[in-house]
Amino acid sequence: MKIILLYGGQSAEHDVSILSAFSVLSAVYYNYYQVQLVYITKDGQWVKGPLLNEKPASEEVLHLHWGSAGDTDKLIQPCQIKEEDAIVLPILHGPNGEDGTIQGFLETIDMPYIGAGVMTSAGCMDKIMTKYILYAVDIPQVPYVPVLKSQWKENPKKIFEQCEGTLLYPMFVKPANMGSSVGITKAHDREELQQALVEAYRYDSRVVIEQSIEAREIEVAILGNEDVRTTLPGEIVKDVAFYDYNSKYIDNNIKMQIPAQIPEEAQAKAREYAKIAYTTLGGSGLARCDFFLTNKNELFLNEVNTMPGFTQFSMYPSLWEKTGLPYGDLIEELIQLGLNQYNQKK
Ligand code: ADP
Ligand code: MG
Ligand code: MG
Ligand code: K
Repeated sequence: MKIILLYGGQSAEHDVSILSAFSVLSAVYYNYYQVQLVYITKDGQWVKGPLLNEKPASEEVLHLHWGSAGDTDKLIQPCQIKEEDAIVLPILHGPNGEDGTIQGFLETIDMPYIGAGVMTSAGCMDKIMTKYILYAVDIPQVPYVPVLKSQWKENPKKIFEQCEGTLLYPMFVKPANMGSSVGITKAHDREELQQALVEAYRYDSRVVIEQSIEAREIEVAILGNEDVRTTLPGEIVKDVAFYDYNSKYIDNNIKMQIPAQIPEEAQAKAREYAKIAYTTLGGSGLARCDFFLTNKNELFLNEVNTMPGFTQFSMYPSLWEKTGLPYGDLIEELIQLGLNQYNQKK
């Protein structure tokens, strides 16, 4: 059987996808699978890479077609990835990858794939939509104000007043459809709020402004289709005020504590909320559910990520590793879940 590894992509998280893809390549069971590389350039072209029968010696193999200056004879139409006895692993983060668009395309060409389906991907990518859905099942979330670009353009003063009437500074300003902290700013006053909005609207016309809270960051890994399994929570231990893109991927000043050293009650609550959120959002395959835990042990669900960072050092696979499911076995499980999901729809 073949795994079609789709990586790169048009989103701001292109480079993160390449890191995840390399980890996957290193851990596939090559006695069962061949891996067909398909790279999506930053400008959205699809490039057919080599077919691998064994673990590559270095990350180089993924960078062969880096940028649009790659070999044009290797460019393909997206539907040309279709083949029998293969499953697609879209290891793409952010818009155009994790948001249901690729998933819808794969459904249309009738290819099995790993991970969340169209509705779940879209609902988890859009932070405003996620909040609405989880509100319906009473999952605690921090106070927020959604602001569409059109509303902001029409009457900025009204937006300031609405935010200041509902929230206290500092506030977190986020593009609704993004990840890896791209476009997110912490605003301490009105002037910063204004700049933060301008920044967020660079990425999306839908923006959410949230109450900033002092809290620890707790994450639960989820695996399954109908039968949902969760791990004990892990903690992102920050020595930075804000877990931004640089600290996530560049400075490496983030430590993970697995399991999180938090009260048992908070562990159980986080797992329970994670499971409810996953089920409500219609999850399949995998997701990572992220929480804030205050020093009063209040728990708020922050977001659900349907294609979480997937390098060997990322939280999601590490949580499973600590639960007794090593990286290679995790990929194997995800493949089986993807195939089950596909066969069930037949
Ligand atoms: P992304 O999808 O980009 O990861 P998040 O909503 O998780 O977006 O925000 C990124 C980071 O910003 C979080 O991991 C956290 O460090 C910080 N953050 C986000 N929202 C808040 C908030 N309301 N209060 C405090 N910190 C926050
Ligand atoms: Mg996210
Ligand atoms: Mg996050
Ligand atoms: K998300």
